[in-house]
Amino acid sequence: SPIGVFDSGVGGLTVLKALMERLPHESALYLGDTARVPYGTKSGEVVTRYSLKNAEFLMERGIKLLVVACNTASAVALPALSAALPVPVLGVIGPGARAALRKTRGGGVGVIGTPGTVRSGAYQRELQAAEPNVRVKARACPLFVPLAEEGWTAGEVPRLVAREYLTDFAQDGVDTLVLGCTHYPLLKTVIAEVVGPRVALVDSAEATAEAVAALLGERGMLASPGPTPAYGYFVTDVPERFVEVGARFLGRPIPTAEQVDLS
Ligand code: DGN
Repeated sequence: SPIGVFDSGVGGLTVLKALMERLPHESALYLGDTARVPYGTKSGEVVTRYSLKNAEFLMERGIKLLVVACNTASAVALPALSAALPVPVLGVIGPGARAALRKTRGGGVGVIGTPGTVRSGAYQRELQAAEPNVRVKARACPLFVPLAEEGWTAGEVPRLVAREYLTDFAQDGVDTLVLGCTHYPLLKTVIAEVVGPRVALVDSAEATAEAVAALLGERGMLASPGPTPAYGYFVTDVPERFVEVGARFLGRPIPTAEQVDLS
């Protein structure tokens, strides 16, 4: 049976991409809640309600594990999802935080994400629970989301925005920076340029794919190599924009996406 992945929209396709690369034999169903995007600016209560709906939809299609690709949903809805679902549930925040702790040399970790993710304090909590001495500097970088979706990922405009958000990170002793939003891997080059070579970047998508592989392995739930994996895409608004923008996030074409009604 497939892995289920949901996100508020196209962004989670960076997580699906990492999963496809790390686990090439696994099939997956992806749900982008494009009718209700963005989650990043909404309250925890509303994001949790949407997340439970998304999970229910994927459960009905027989998923063996749920990956919450959206950082905002992972930050606020993971306990509710884990309690409600009979399959393992994995978010992006735990894996991202643990990867940052493995990378940091001086114990200064930066976190960037949506206002919802930063306000929830989820990365901060996760980091400090595992390593009480870690210093965390977090900042919301909401303008990165439309830049990534518009394909404005190189040149003067994203560079100026990144400078505005990030120049003081290196000055404040941050040596490791977590890309705590689905969209930020597309801006990796610009972000790396602005923070400089002494700051290591952590891609939550890659860290999550690694955690999924470990969990499936431990529980003997890995798909056996053989038939080509199948991927299915679902959206809650019309599929055109998802298919077009999503191809850039996924790094391969999305043949079709089916519109579904979760209300
Ligand atoms: N998917 C969201 C996240 O990772 O936090 C970003 C998009 C959004 O809902 N604003």
